[in-house]
Amino acid sequence: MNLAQFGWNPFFEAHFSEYSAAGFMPARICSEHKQQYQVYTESGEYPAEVSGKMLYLADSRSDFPAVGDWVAVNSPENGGLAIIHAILPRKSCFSRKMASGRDRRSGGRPEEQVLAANVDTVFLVSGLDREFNLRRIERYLTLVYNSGATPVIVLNKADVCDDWEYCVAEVKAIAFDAPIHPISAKTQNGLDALRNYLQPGKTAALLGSSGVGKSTIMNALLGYERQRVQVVSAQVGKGQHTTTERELIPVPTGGLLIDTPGMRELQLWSSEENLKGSFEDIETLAVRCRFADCQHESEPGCAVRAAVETGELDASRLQSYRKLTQEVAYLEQRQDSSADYLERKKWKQIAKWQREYSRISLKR
Ligand SMILES: Nc1nc2c(ncn2[C@@H]2O[C@H](COP(=O)(O)OP(=O)(O)OP(=O)(O)O)[C@@H](O)[C@H]2O)c(=O)[nH]1
Ligand SMILES: [Mg+2]
Ligand SMILES: [Zn+2]
Repeated sequence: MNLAQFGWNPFFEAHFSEYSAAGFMPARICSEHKQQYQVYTESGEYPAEVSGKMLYLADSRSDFPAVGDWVAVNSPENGGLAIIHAILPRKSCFSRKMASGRDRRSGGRPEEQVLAANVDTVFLVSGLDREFNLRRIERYLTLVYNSGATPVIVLNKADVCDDWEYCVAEVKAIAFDAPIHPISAKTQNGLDALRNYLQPGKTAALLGSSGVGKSTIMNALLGYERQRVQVVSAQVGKGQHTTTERELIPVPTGGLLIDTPGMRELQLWSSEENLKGSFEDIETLAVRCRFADCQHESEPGCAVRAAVETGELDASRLQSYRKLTQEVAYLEQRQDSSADYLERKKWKQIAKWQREYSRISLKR
């Protein structure tokens, strides 16, 4: 197997040198089930587990490998188990907040769960059926901008929508500059537009609510029935054959695709800290900028723009970084004001309660 086809590139190569010196080999996580992994390596696919040391040192779920991660493993002997010793820095990563009170590591705090790592393009899938919902698309978009991956909006089930042009126009108004592709996985119309993003070595992930047709799209792109699809008329809640696992799958025509389970609830991680984590390539370069607070716009001695010039960094990476910085600023401002609102509401409630309480005690 050729690692470049699995997305291996100079970024990971550079971070791997210390591990190759120690005799490890690179591997990419293609699936995970309760911390039992499956990895792709140059010499084939193997089951894998994290090393005892890694298990001991991990203090949150985000310290464990996720689907799409590049890791350093020992060479598995005769088809045996590969042991994962380290995770390479992530070029992009989606996470969601999990209220996992029972998890001993979190101590009841909401925890970050990495859903997929090192994704180049996110196909943000919505259905052009009754479920069509602009606000939901907006929330997913924010999640994607936060991840460091590039969003592509996919409006599926165009076959059942009479006025898809109208829907596309509505989405356009909220999409920043994300491309929008109306398709039908059922009739296979418009799929070539998605294949364009699946160049060799590129990773795309299907993201969106349950029932929008992510697994159907995956099957259509693969050309065989790989994923189980929900049975028709999934009335309320989850349909049968809803996807429960994430898996990284090579597409015959090039690229890799990750199907994800539909998310019920979107809880966004939007903090500057997270933003930095998603763009380690840019942050690494920025250390060499002349000014510490360089915005990589027109400042002299900007190492990030220099890297774009030499081709070391994709111009589109810098573009999504800029967009994300704006998005996060916007979102934080919005969260701040809603926190203010809740705080005011709480105090109003307390004041009211106190008035009533004093009335009651006066009566006594
Ligand atoms: N009419 C129409 N139906 C579609 C299309 N694509 C998918 N469906 C149907 O939508 C239902 C849900 O499809 P899935 O592919 O299982 O949806 P999913 O997004 O993978 O759902 P989860 O795995 O639960 O997240 C199935 O009954 C599909 O047959 C389409 O383009 N047109
Ligand atoms: Mg599915
Ligand atoms: Zn700069």
